[in-house]
Amino acid sequence: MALDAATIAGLAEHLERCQLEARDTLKITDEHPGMDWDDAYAIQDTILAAKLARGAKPAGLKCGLTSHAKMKQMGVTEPVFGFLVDEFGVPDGAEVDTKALIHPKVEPEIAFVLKRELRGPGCHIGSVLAATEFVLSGIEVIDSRYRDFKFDLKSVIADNTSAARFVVGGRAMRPDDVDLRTLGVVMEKNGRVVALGAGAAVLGHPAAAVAMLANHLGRRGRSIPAGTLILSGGVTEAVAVEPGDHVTLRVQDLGSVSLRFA
Ligand code: 0L1
Ligand code: MG
Repeated sequence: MALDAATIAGLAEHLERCQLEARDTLKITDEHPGMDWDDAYAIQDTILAAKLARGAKPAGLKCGLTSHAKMKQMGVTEPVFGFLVDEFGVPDGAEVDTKALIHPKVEPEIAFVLKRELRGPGCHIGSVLAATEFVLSGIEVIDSRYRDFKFDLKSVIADNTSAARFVVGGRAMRPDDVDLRTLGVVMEKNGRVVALGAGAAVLGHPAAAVAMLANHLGRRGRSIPAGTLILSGGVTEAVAVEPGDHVTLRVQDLGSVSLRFA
């Protein structure tokens, strides 16, 4: 770790305040260029601990930047991992208040729900599929706290990988009843198709993203508990939304989910 405990606590408080007040900031590595990967995840963990201490409930985990489209869009080369809490969850078809967000974008995602604990290192696509109860359609609303979505990987990890809102739904399917690589994904905004893809856009197979998450946590002595919901990452690049927009995601075999932005 390159940062001391007080600096980590201060940066966590700053980033969470930006999230809660829908206020942007410059990327934190501008002021802390020596910040390392452990510092970045420690800041994220401190934000989670603060939310849980105030009564938030864990709602799952997320993988981010897992498709080449997303990596290219953001100019980075590696996935990142974050957390979901109940305050981010939105019912299918519900309205998202954009006043509570800075510059939201939507991403089409394939979500996993585990029936068994996954513990890395050594997890692979096979272990993930064997541990998965079902998969679902999901839309993630990301909202980087960094001005104009300009960040580096360490800053975005500290900012809980831009997590803001999510919805999952559609038709839950057992992983062996669908081919997650060839699953077609169509996202519409206001009735017009704005993003198209297939599951394989996520690291060749969306379960590979979940395996990376399990291995990442395993290196930190943690596992993914049974019952955890995991967003495996945007299949396509993210699409900006504004008040009045209506977004529907249709995933082959998994049905659709939608959100309205007010
Ligand atoms: O879920 C995601 O892919 C977002 C990762 C963070 C980068 C971004 O804000 O696009
Ligand atoms: Mg995402």
